[in-house]
Amino acid sequence: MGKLSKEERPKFGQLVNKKKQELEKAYSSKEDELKSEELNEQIKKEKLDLSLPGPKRLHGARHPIDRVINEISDIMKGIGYSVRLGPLIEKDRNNFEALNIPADHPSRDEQDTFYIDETHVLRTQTSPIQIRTMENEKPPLRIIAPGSVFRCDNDISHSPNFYQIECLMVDKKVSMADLKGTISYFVQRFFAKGLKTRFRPSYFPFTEPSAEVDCQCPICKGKGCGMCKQSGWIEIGGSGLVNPIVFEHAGLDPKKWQGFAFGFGVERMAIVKYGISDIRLFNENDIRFLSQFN
Ligand code: 2NM
Repeated sequence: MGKLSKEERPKFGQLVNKKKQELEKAYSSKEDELKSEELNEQIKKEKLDLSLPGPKRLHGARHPIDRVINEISDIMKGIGYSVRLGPLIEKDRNNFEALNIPADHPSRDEQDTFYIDETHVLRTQTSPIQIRTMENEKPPLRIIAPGSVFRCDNDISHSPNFYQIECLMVDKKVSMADLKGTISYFVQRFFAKGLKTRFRPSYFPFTEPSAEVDCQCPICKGKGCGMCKQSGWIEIGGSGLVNPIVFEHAGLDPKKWQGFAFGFGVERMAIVKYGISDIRLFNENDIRFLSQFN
């Protein structure tokens, strides 16, 4: 600039300014171009394909034990029964004496019963619910008592905690014929229509007479299979006419009232109905097992 003449200086200055503006413009447009390329690149990389399937989640379902309790309850509700529940910790009087299970009975041994203190146990059956109902409600009665029970057993085929469901009917003039008709109806509703039931004489302290209940194997319809060990029959529970001694303990006049009762193991009912291979599956909390009961 110093070497230029006075006249040339402003012109040259203008020229330099123009060039400077051009260069700045070129620089910023290149900068914009690079930035937008970078952004496009990033958008391409982070693009979501909404048509891809999402992460797969296995769903659980109502537990088969709970499901079987509901199925049995619904069938019995349909013929006039209602559900009664009771505490898991019971007076030993309700769990044993009132049911005519004497103090020297084998199931009273410490090894079979969890004692809470001298007079309380974890209930070993749901029958104390029936005792409470007979004491607190007026007959006629038609009740069903489902729930958790406890026995001090723990091996390959015995869990210390399992489920039972028991039915009690109290009325005037109740006979074995009523018991057999009710169980036969129940078996056909729960397993399959036409499935036969048979009764084998047995003994329980709380019923007289007593009978074991078998039904034709629902898996093979009585032909013989692995489930029924080729016999065609499956043992599903116990039953009988309420022992007059039990009525007396519960404050009912045995001359006036009769009744029948029966009980099933819920795990056994679920195993037979759904062909479950191993009792341990019920407590493993494996979602692959549970999700099959949707
Ligand atoms: C069973 C088998 C047979 C039963 C009896 C009673 C009561 F309280 F009425 F005496 N409740 N449940 C009974 C009878 C239960 O379960 C295998």
